[in-house]
Amino acid sequence: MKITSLRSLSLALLLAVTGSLFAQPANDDCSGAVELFPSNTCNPIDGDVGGTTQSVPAIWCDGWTGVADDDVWYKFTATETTHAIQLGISGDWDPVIDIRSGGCDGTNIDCVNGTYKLMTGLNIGETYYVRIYHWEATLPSNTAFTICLLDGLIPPPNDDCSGAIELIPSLDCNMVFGDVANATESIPPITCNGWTGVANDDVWYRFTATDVTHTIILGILGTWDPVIDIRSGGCNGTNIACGDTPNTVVTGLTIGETYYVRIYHWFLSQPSPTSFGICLVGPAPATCDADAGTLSADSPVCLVAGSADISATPNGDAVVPPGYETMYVLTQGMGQVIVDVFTDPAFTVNAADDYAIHTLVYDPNTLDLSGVLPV
Ligand SMILES: [Ca+2]
Ligand SMILES: [Ca+2]
Ligand SMILES: [Ca+2]
Ligand SMILES: [Ca+2]
Repeated sequence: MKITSLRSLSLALLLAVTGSLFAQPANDDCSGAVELFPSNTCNPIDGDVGGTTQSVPAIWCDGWTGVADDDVWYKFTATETTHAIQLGISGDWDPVIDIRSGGCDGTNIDCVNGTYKLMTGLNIGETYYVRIYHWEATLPSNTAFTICLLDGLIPPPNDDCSGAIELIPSLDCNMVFGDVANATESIPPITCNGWTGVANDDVWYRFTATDVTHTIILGILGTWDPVIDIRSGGCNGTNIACGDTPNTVVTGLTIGETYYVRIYHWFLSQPSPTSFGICLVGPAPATCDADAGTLSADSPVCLVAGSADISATPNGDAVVPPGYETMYVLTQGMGQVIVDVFTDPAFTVNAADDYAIHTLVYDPNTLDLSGVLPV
């Protein structure tokens, strides 16, 4: 009996030493679960399965049961009905994400054998537990990983017409990246070529016509079955044309008018992938917007016999459309009081002060200086 108790003692000592050598993480057991807080973008925190032991048996997940000999624990309180867990791993890490409810250890309610788990149907205010382990019986070669908790479904910025992204026409297809992930229906679907799909994932674009005809081209992959809904009359507006192929020619447009383009996947299910490209083919808009450009001050000057000549040199980046004219305006003091105008950026002043020379590019037919008051 004495020998038996001595053996137990030496085994316990060995375990204690072994535990300290592997620096067992505090979250090896559910009682030490590290709390995760949700954010819009992934704020990764460091984790490690090195030196851990199994807390509860492995779960059946995605058709397989791995080996939970290295499980570690996290927990979070749902602030939305949907959150996502995202892991950062390297090398041969083969993670299982085991989502549990009902307190420590609890009951498995969801899982994935992968690095990203979208969780839906959560109860706001309820605490959930997340167990992570490497599927294999061996440790991953790099036992470290990162984990973050993401906010719920974040819709794309152009989910609503008010967030429509502008398409700039060009003769080449200048693809803009788009995505319908987490988009929701803005307005009911249209009937296009005799079919009515499901607009549960519509996103919005707009463009100003530079021709009476434009072509909208989508770059799609996989299961994408796009509907292109062209609308006029402002946001949401009225359907004027449509296409159910990735390449749609729109005719009868008015140059200078703004049109809206709604894109959605014809089916109820999400397309895979949810991303796509879109471009608008047509003449590029004329670059005739007036631009005053910039000036560089010439050398500092001193008053000599009560006067000084100050000047600046245009940097050559002004845009003066046909019919427009340029003049230079001299202002004095912090209040920028206009004291002179001239056709060149050169003035004679007769008092020491801070002066600024401004460029004015203007259309002589529309220039209205009535807002400028004498002082
Ligand atoms: Ca464990
Ligand atoms: Ca394992
Ligand atoms: Ca939408
Ligand atoms: Ca759809």
